[in-house]
Amino acid sequence: MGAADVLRGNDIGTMVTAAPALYPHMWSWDAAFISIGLAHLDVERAGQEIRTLLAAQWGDGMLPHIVYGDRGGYFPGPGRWGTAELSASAPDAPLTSGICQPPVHAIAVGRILEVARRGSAADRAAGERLVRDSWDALYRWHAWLSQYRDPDGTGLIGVVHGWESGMDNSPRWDGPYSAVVPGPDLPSYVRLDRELVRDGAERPTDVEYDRYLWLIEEMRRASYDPAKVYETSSFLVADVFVSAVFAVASDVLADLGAEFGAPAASVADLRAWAARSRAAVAASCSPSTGLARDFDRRANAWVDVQTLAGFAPLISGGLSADAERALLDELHGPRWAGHPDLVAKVPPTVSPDSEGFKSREYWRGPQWPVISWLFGWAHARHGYAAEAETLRGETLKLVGDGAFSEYYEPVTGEALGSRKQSWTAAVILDWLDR
Ligand code: 2M8
Repeated sequence: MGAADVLRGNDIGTMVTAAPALYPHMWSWDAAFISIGLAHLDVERAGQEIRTLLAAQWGDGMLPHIVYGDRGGYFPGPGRWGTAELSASAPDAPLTSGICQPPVHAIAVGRILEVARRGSAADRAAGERLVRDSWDALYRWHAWLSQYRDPDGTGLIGVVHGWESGMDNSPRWDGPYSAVVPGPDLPSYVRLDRELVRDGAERPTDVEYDRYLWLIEEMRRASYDPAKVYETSSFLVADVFVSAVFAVASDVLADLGAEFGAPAASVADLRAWAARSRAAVAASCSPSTGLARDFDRRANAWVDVQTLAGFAPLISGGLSADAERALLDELHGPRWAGHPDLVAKVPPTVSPDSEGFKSREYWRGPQWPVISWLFGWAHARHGYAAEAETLRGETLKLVGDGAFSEYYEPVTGEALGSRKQSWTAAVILDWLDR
């Protein structure tokens, strides 16, 4: 009931905001997870969430990372991005940001369909209508990622901003960000997030924010032309986690397409993209640690920083049986989710044994229920039911305080960041109703 109240309370009509105060708009990958939670309350409303996001799709196929509602309250807002003025592809309405986020959307539509098919005839019809209505747009979104973020066909999808990874200030990005040097002409700005999260240790630093804003300046100067952005951005990293999500979401979308009569050539594209990305994620694994690695395309070097993203092959599959087992054991073992200092056996974003571990700082250590859900979903898909069940039970323990926080301090279990975070409530609803 608490989780349902969070979603209903954050619902402003056509969108459930990512959080009531800190994120009062729609975020792309949040919306996908939120729609999964909504499916347990009202399948039609879940479909509407996906439709609202897809209505903001750019002409070239990109799904933007923020769709702005009509309230302000977030920086950077639409004025700072200037996408409608600068880009021929961006919609005039609704206003959006100019970057994207991990492509979890097909996973959400697949999950909504599963939930809908267990419901009434009307639910089932609503779920099937959603697949029919959204398939082409989702195909175009995947085609955009393949064309513009992997133009050389490597299988690894590039991100041009840490925000595109969803794991904004992960230590994975420290190396690539060190090469982002804000110019003296970076327009001034005032952060709003620090008004809302008073403890500075829980949010990115001002130095990080200058770099985030500088990358937006660079994109504005390229008029958000995706080929130009790929060429000119001072941040360009092939992201293993995004690539793994892309692979498995392409599989899901291909399966839905095959069932619902999508064009065979498009289904074949998706299967080919999935296979290529799955293989590339598997091939990125470090010979010494077994963890998958990002590749910094500007520095032309592997990023050898160990974070939760290194377990990306458990999302996309494609490892040998032995390597997969070893990676699974590592994730649930004493360096990660099974670390003896943790209150719940939920993977932290950085291992407490790593030098870069910061127990309160955003993507540098805390546990994120939504990420645990994604690993749990992937475990179940790949036949690791016991491990999926552990993630479910342990995360439920963590969120038992009812705060539905954005993230949690792993050693004390303290709720951090925003409260009433929609995607946290949404994944809990999905986990409670199986
Ligand atoms: C966080 O990102 C936004 C920028 O997009 C922010 O820090 O202001 C991230 O956790 C991101 O993954 C998430 O989608 C967003 C909204 O929950 O917040």
